[in-house]
Amino acid sequence: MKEQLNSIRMQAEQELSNVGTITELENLRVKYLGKKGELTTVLRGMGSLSPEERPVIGQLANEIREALEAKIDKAKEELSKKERLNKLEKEVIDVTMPGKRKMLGKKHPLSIVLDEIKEVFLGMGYEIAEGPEVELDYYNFEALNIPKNHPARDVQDTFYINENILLRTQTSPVQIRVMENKKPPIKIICPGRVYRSDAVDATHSPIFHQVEGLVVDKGVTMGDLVGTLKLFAKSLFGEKTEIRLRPHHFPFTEPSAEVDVSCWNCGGSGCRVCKNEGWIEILGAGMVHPKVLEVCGIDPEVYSGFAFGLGVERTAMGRFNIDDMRLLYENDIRFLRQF
Ligand code: 2NL
Repeated sequence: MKEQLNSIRMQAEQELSNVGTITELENLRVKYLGKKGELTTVLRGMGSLSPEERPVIGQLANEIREALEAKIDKAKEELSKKERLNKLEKEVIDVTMPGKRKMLGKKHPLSIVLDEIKEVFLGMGYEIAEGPEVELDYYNFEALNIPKNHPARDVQDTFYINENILLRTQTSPVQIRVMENKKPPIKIICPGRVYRSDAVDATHSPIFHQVEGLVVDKGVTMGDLVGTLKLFAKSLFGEKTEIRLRPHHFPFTEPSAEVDVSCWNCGGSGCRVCKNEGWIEILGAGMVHPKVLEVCGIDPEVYSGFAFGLGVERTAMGRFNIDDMRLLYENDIRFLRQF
Protein backbone atom coordinates (compact mmCIF):
# COMPACT_ATOMS: atom_id res chain seq x y z
CA MET A 1 0.00 0.00 0.00
CA LYS A 2 2.90 2.26 0.71
CA GLU A 3 4.15 1.76 -2.83
CA GLN A 4 0.66 2.39 -4.16
CA LEU A 5 0.54 5.73 -2.31
CA ASN A 6 3.99 6.76 -3.46
CA SER A 7 3.21 5.92 -7.05
CA ILE A 8 -0.02 7.98 -6.86
CA ARG A 9 2.09 10.83 -5.54
CA MET A 10 4.60 10.53 -8.35
CA GLN A 11 1.92 10.20 -10.98
CA ALA A 12 0.07 13.21 -9.60
CA GLU A 13 3.21 15.32 -9.50
CA GLN A 14 4.08 14.25 -13.02
CA GLU A 15 0.66 15.28 -14.31
CA LEU A 16 0.77 18.49 -12.33
CA SER A 17 3.91 19.58 -14.13
CA ASN A 18 2.07 19.24 -17.48
CA VAL A 19 -1.05 21.16 -16.49
CA GLY A 20 -1.59 24.33 -18.57
CA THR A 21 -4.97 25.70 -17.56
CA ILE A 22 -7.00 26.16 -14.39
CA THR A 23 -9.67 23.80 -15.72
CA GLU A 24 -7.10 21.05 -16.20
CA LEU A 25 -5.81 21.75 -12.72
CA GLU A 26 -9.27 21.41 -11.17
CA ASN A 27 -9.80 18.12 -13.04
CA LEU A 28 -6.52 16.90 -11.59
CA ARG A 29 -7.59 17.90 -8.07
CA VAL A 30 -10.79 15.90 -8.43
CA LYS A 31 -8.95 12.96 -9.97
CA TYR A 32 -6.56 12.55 -7.00
CA LEU A 33 -8.08 14.30 -4.00
CA GLY A 34 -11.80 14.24 -4.75
CA LYS A 35 -14.38 12.06 -2.96
CA LYS A 36 -13.97 9.38 -5.58
CA GLY A 37 -10.34 10.30 -6.21
CA GLU A 38 -7.41 7.85 -6.27
CA LEU A 39 -6.01 8.78 -2.86
CA THR A 40 -9.43 8.43 -1.22
CA THR A 41 -9.97 5.07 -2.88
CA VAL A 42 -6.68 3.77 -1.48
CA LEU A 43 -7.50 5.05 2.01
CA ARG A 44 -10.86 3.23 1.89
CA GLY A 45 -8.88 -0.02 1.67
CA MET A 46 -7.12 0.71 5.00
CA GLY A 47 -9.56 -1.53 6.83
CA SER A 48 -7.62 -4.55 5.62
CA LEU A 49 -4.38 -3.30 7.21
CA SER A 50 -2.94 -4.53 10.47
CA PRO A 51 -3.28 -2.21 13.52
CA GLU A 52 0.49 -1.50 13.38
CA GLU A 53 0.48 -0.53 9.73
CA ARG A 54 -2.65 1.62 9.90
CA PRO A 55 -1.20 4.76 11.57
CA VAL A 56 1.91 4.63 9.41
CA ILE A 57 -0.05 4.42 6.17
CA GLY A 58 -2.56 6.95 7.49
CA GLN A 59 0.19 9.42 8.23
CA LEU A 60 1.81 8.89 4.83
CA ALA A 61 -1.52 9.36 3.07
CA ASN A 62 -2.13 12.60 4.95
CA GLU A 63 1.34 13.86 4.11
CA ILE A 64 0.78 13.10 0.45
CA ARG A 65 -2.65 14.78 0.50
CA GLU A 66 -1.27 17.88 2.15
CA ALA A 67 1.71 18.05 -0.16
CA LEU A 68 -0.47 17.63 -3.24
CA GLU A 69 -2.98 20.19 -2.03
CA ALA A 70 -0.21 22.71 -1.43
CA LYS A 71 1.30 22.09 -4.87
CA ILE A 72 -2.06 22.33 -6.58
CA ASP A 73 -2.87 25.59 -4.76
CA LYS A 74 0.48 27.04 -5.71
CA ALA A 75 0.05 25.95 -9.33
CA LYS A 76 -3.40 27.51 -9.32
CA GLU A 77 -2.05 30.81 -8.14
CA GLU A 78 0.62 30.82 -10.82
CA LEU A 79 -1.83 29.79 -13.53
CA SER A 80 -4.34 32.51 -12.68
CA LYS A 81 -1.57 35.05 -12.64
CA LYS A 82 -0.49 33.85 -16.10
CA GLU A 83 -4.05 33.85 -17.43
CA ARG A 84 -4.64 37.36 -16.12
CA LEU A 85 -1.48 38.60 -17.78
CA ASN A 86 -2.48 36.93 -21.06
CA LYS A 87 -5.87 38.59 -20.89
CA LEU A 88 -4.37 42.00 -20.15
CA GLU A 89 -2.04 41.63 -23.07
CA LYS A 90 -4.83 40.57 -25.44
CA GLU A 91 -7.30 43.26 -24.35
CA VAL A 92 -4.78 46.01 -24.27
CA ILE A 93 -6.21 49.56 -24.58
CA ASP A 94 -3.87 52.18 -25.90
CA VAL A 95 -4.86 55.19 -23.83
CA THR A 96 -2.60 57.39 -25.96
CA MET A 97 -4.78 56.76 -29.05
CA PRO A 98 -6.87 59.79 -30.06
CA GLY A 99 -10.53 59.39 -29.00
CA LYS A 100 -13.55 59.30 -31.29
CA ARG A 101 -14.95 62.81 -30.99
CA LYS A 102 -18.72 63.18 -31.02
CA MET A 103 -19.61 66.34 -32.92
CA LEU A 104 -22.32 68.44 -31.32
CA GLY A 105 -24.80 69.84 -33.83
CA LYS A 106 -25.90 73.48 -33.95
CA LYS A 107 -28.96 75.27 -35.21
CA HIS A 108 -28.65 76.44 -38.83
CA PRO A 109 -28.57 80.26 -39.12
CA LEU A 110 -31.81 80.12 -41.15
CA SER A 111 -33.47 78.17 -38.34
CA ILE A 112 -32.14 80.59 -35.71
CA VAL A 113 -33.71 83.55 -37.53
CA LEU A 114 -36.90 81.66 -38.39
CA ASP A 115 -37.37 80.56 -34.76
CA GLU A 116 -36.83 84.12 -33.55
CA ILE A 117 -39.42 85.44 -36.02
CA LYS A 118 -41.94 82.77 -35.00
CA GLU A 119 -41.32 83.53 -31.32
CA VAL A 120 -42.08 87.25 -31.76
CA PHE A 121 -45.37 86.66 -33.58
CA LEU A 122 -46.49 83.76 -31.39
CA GLY A 123 -45.95 86.17 -28.49
CA MET A 124 -48.37 88.60 -30.18
CA GLY A 125 -51.03 85.88 -30.48
CA TYR A 126 -50.49 84.84 -34.09
CA GLU A 127 -51.02 81.26 -35.25
CA ILE A 128 -48.75 79.43 -37.69
CA ALA A 129 -50.38 78.26 -40.94
CA GLU A 130 -48.84 75.96 -43.54
CA GLY A 131 -49.83 74.84 -47.03
CA PRO A 132 -48.70 73.12 -50.23
CA GLU A 133 -45.49 74.06 -52.06
CA VAL A 134 -46.99 72.79 -55.33
CA GLU A 135 -49.83 75.24 -55.84
CA LEU A 136 -52.59 76.18 -58.22
CA ASP A 137 -52.03 79.24 -60.38
CA TYR A 138 -55.27 80.50 -58.89
CA TYR A 139 -53.96 80.68 -55.29
CA ASN A 140 -50.48 81.87 -56.17
CA PHE A 141 -51.50 84.63 -58.63
CA GLU A 142 -55.16 85.00 -59.58
CA ALA A 143 -56.60 85.36 -56.06
CA LEU A 144 -53.78 87.77 -55.16
CA ASN A 145 -54.87 90.20 -57.84
CA ILE A 146 -51.75 89.55 -59.91
CA PRO A 147 -52.84 90.31 -63.47
CA LYS A 148 -52.29 87.91 -66.38
CA ASN A 149 -49.56 90.10 -67.89
CA HIS A 150 -47.61 90.56 -64.64
CA PRO A 151 -43.87 89.75 -65.03
CA ALA A 152 -43.93 87.45 -61.95
CA ARG A 153 -46.18 85.11 -63.93
CA ASP A 154 -43.68 84.72 -66.74
CA VAL A 155 -42.24 81.22 -67.28
CA GLN A 156 -38.89 82.99 -66.97
CA ASP A 157 -39.62 83.69 -63.30
CA THR A 158 -41.87 80.86 -62.11
CA PHE A 159 -41.53 77.06 -62.23
CA TYR A 160 -44.66 75.69 -63.89
CA ILE A 161 -45.74 72.06 -63.57
CA ASN A 162 -48.42 72.68 -66.21
CA GLU A 163 -50.65 75.59 -67.21
CA ASN A 164 -52.53 75.63 -63.89
CA ILE A 165 -50.04 74.16 -61.45
CA LEU A 166 -46.75 75.68 -60.30
CA LEU A 167 -44.25 75.86 -57.45
CA ARG A 168 -45.43 78.66 -55.15
CA THR A 169 -43.42 81.89 -55.47
CA GLN A 170 -44.52 83.18 -52.06
CA THR A 171 -46.44 81.81 -49.08
CA SER A 172 -49.44 84.12 -49.67
CA PRO A 173 -51.46 81.26 -51.25
CA VAL A 174 -51.53 79.70 -47.76
CA GLN A 175 -53.11 82.90 -46.47
CA ILE A 176 -55.69 82.90 -49.28
CA ARG A 177 -56.62 79.32 -48.32
CA VAL A 178 -57.00 80.35 -44.66
CA MET A 179 -59.21 83.35 -45.59
CA GLU A 180 -61.40 81.08 -47.75
CA ASN A 181 -61.93 78.70 -44.86
CA LYS A 182 -62.09 80.86 -41.75
CA LYS A 183 -64.13 83.88 -40.68
CA PRO A 184 -62.15 86.84 -39.27
CA PRO A 185 -60.54 87.57 -36.88
CA ILE A 186 -57.53 86.04 -38.64
CA LYS A 187 -54.03 86.47 -37.27
CA ILE A 188 -51.48 84.16 -38.87
CA ILE A 189 -47.92 83.86 -40.07
CA CYS A 190 -46.98 81.53 -42.92
CA PRO A 191 -43.37 80.40 -42.94
CA GLY A 192 -42.20 78.15 -45.75
CA ARG A 193 -40.15 77.29 -48.76
CA VAL A 194 -40.80 79.19 -51.99
CA TYR A 195 -39.49 78.90 -55.55
CA ARG A 196 -38.42 81.33 -58.27
CA SER A 197 -36.71 80.61 -61.55
CA ASP A 198 -33.52 82.48 -60.63
CA ALA A 199 -29.92 81.58 -61.36
CA VAL A 200 -27.81 80.94 -58.27
CA ASP A 201 -25.58 83.84 -57.24
CA ALA A 202 -24.52 85.64 -54.05
CA THR A 203 -28.01 87.07 -53.47
CA HIS A 204 -30.33 84.66 -55.36
CA SER A 205 -31.40 81.05 -55.06
CA PRO A 206 -34.23 79.25 -56.90
CA ILE A 207 -35.37 77.86 -53.53
CA PHE A 208 -35.56 80.15 -50.51
CA HIS A 209 -37.66 80.79 -47.44
CA GLN A 210 -40.25 83.37 -46.65
CA VAL A 211 -42.46 84.38 -43.77
CA GLU A 212 -45.68 86.17 -44.55
CA GLY A 213 -48.10 87.55 -42.01
CA LEU A 214 -51.78 88.41 -42.23
CA VAL A 215 -54.23 90.09 -39.88
CA VAL A 216 -57.89 90.52 -40.87
CA ASP A 217 -60.58 91.89 -38.58
CA LYS A 218 -63.03 94.76 -38.22
CA GLY A 219 -61.22 98.09 -37.98
CA VAL A 220 -57.66 96.98 -38.73
CA THR A 221 -55.61 100.02 -39.83
CA MET A 222 -52.25 101.02 -41.21
CA GLY A 223 -51.46 102.15 -37.64
CA ASP A 224 -51.81 98.54 -36.47
CA LEU A 225 -49.42 97.45 -39.23
CA VAL A 226 -46.82 100.06 -38.25
CA GLY A 227 -47.09 99.19 -34.54
CA THR A 228 -46.77 95.48 -35.27
CA LEU A 229 -43.71 95.88 -37.50
CA LYS A 230 -42.09 98.26 -35.02
CA LEU A 231 -42.42 95.71 -32.24
CA PHE A 232 -41.15 92.99 -34.57
CA ALA A 233 -38.09 95.04 -35.61
CA LYS A 234 -37.19 95.90 -32.00
CA SER A 235 -37.51 92.24 -30.92
CA LEU A 236 -35.33 90.97 -33.75
CA PHE A 237 -32.75 93.74 -34.11
CA GLY A 238 -32.69 95.41 -30.69
CA GLU A 239 -34.73 97.86 -28.60
CA LYS A 240 -33.21 100.96 -30.25
CA THR A 241 -34.30 99.91 -33.75
CA GLU A 242 -36.63 102.25 -35.65
CA ILE A 243 -38.62 101.51 -38.82
CA ARG A 244 -39.36 103.53 -41.93
CA LEU A 245 -42.04 102.93 -44.56
CA ARG A 246 -41.51 103.95 -48.19
CA PRO A 247 -44.44 103.94 -50.63
CA HIS A 248 -44.33 101.00 -53.01
CA HIS A 249 -46.59 98.90 -55.21
CA PHE A 250 -47.79 95.34 -54.73
CA PRO A 251 -50.86 94.07 -56.60
CA PHE A 252 -52.21 92.38 -53.43
CA THR A 253 -51.99 95.35 -51.04
CA GLU A 254 -53.20 98.96 -51.23
CA PRO A 255 -51.55 101.06 -50.00
CA SER A 256 -48.24 99.20 -50.08
CA ALA A 257 -44.86 99.96 -48.59
CA GLU A 258 -41.32 98.74 -48.41
CA VAL A 259 -40.14 98.67 -44.81
CA ASP A 260 -36.63 99.58 -43.65
CA VAL A 261 -35.11 99.17 -40.20
CA SER A 262 -32.44 101.49 -38.81
CA CYS A 263 -29.03 99.90 -39.33
CA TRP A 264 -28.26 97.36 -36.56
CA ASN A 265 -24.57 98.07 -37.02
CA CYS A 266 -24.34 101.87 -36.84
CA GLY A 267 -27.79 102.75 -35.51
CA GLY A 268 -28.53 105.00 -38.48
CA SER A 269 -25.45 107.20 -38.84
CA GLY A 270 -24.22 105.29 -41.89
CA CYS A 271 -21.65 102.53 -42.23
CA ARG A 272 -20.44 99.71 -44.47
CA VAL A 273 -23.28 97.34 -43.47
CA CYS A 274 -26.03 99.78 -44.57
CA LYS A 275 -23.95 101.18 -47.44
CA ASN A 276 -24.05 104.60 -45.74
CA GLU A 277 -27.87 104.66 -45.93
CA GLY A 278 -28.51 104.32 -42.20
CA TRP A 279 -31.46 102.08 -43.17
CA ILE A 280 -31.76 98.48 -44.33
CA GLU A 281 -34.77 97.14 -46.22
CA ILE A 282 -36.19 93.99 -44.61
CA LEU A 283 -39.80 93.60 -45.67
CA GLY A 284 -42.72 94.50 -47.86
CA ALA A 285 -46.15 95.21 -46.42
CA GLY A 286 -49.48 96.91 -46.93
CA MET A 287 -53.23 96.88 -46.38
CA VAL A 288 -54.84 93.82 -47.99
CA HIS A 289 -56.37 94.85 -51.33
CA PRO A 290 -60.20 94.86 -51.16
CA LYS A 291 -60.32 92.64 -54.26
CA VAL A 292 -58.24 90.01 -52.43
CA LEU A 293 -60.61 90.04 -49.44
CA GLU A 294 -63.57 89.81 -51.77
CA VAL A 295 -62.42 86.72 -53.73
CA CYS A 296 -61.96 84.99 -50.36
CA GLY A 297 -65.56 85.71 -49.38
CA ILE A 298 -64.68 88.44 -46.87
CA ASP A 299 -66.66 91.68 -47.21
CA PRO A 300 -64.16 94.58 -47.59
CA GLU A 301 -66.88 96.99 -46.45
CA VAL A 302 -66.92 95.24 -43.07
CA TYR A 303 -63.39 93.93 -42.67
CA SER A 304 -59.92 95.21 -43.36
CA GLY A 305 -56.48 93.71 -42.94
CA PHE A 306 -52.77 94.14 -43.25
CA ALA A 307 -50.16 91.78 -44.65
CA PHE A 308 -46.41 91.64 -44.83
CA GLY A 309 -43.69 89.40 -46.21
CA LEU A 310 -40.00 88.94 -45.61
CA GLY A 311 -37.21 86.71 -46.91
CA VAL A 312 -35.59 84.53 -44.24
CA GLU A 313 -32.27 84.27 -46.14
CA ARG A 314 -31.99 88.02 -46.56
CA THR A 315 -32.79 88.58 -42.89
CA ALA A 316 -30.25 85.98 -41.76
CA MET A 317 -27.59 87.41 -44.07
CA GLY A 318 -28.18 90.85 -42.57
CA ARG A 319 -28.24 89.62 -39.00
CA PHE A 320 -25.09 87.53 -39.24
CA ASN A 321 -23.24 89.66 -41.78
CA ILE A 322 -23.16 86.86 -44.39
CA ASP A 323 -22.21 88.17 -47.83
CA ASP A 324 -23.03 85.12 -49.98
CA MET A 325 -26.37 83.27 -49.87
CA ARG A 326 -24.78 80.07 -51.18
CA LEU A 327 -23.01 79.64 -47.84
CA LEU A 328 -26.42 78.96 -46.28
CA TYR A 329 -26.99 75.89 -48.45
CA GLU A 330 -23.56 74.29 -48.71
CA ASN A 331 -23.60 72.69 -45.24
CA ASP A 332 -19.94 73.44 -44.70
CA ILE A 333 -19.41 72.72 -41.01
CA ARG A 334 -16.68 75.36 -40.76
CA PHE A 335 -19.23 77.99 -41.78
CA LEU A 336 -22.19 76.64 -39.78
CA ARG A 337 -20.16 76.31 -36.57
CA GLN A 338 -19.93 80.09 -36.26
CA PHE A 339 -23.55 80.80 -35.33
C1 2NL B 1 -42.68 91.25 -50.75
C2 2NL B 1 -43.21 91.23 -49.41
C3 2NL B 1 -45.55 90.91 -49.12
C4 2NL B 1 -47.82 90.37 -48.77
C5 2NL B 1 -46.53 89.98 -48.95
C6 2NL B 1 -50.08 89.43 -48.79
C7 2NL B 1 -50.79 88.27 -48.65
C8 2NL B 1 -52.16 88.29 -48.82
C9 2NL B 1 -52.77 89.47 -49.10
C10 2NL B 1 -52.02 90.58 -49.22
CL1 2NL B 1 -53.05 86.89 -48.69
N1 2NL B 1 -50.70 90.56 -49.08
N2 2NL B 1 -48.76 89.36 -48.62
C11 2NL B 1 -48.12 91.71 -48.73
C12 2NL B 1 -47.12 92.64 -48.92
C13 2NL B 1 -45.82 92.24 -49.13
O1 2NL B 1 -44.31 90.39 -49.33
O2 2NL B 1 -41.67 91.90 -50.97
N3 2NL B 1 -43.37 90.60 -51.69
C14 2NL B 1 -43.03 90.61 -53.07
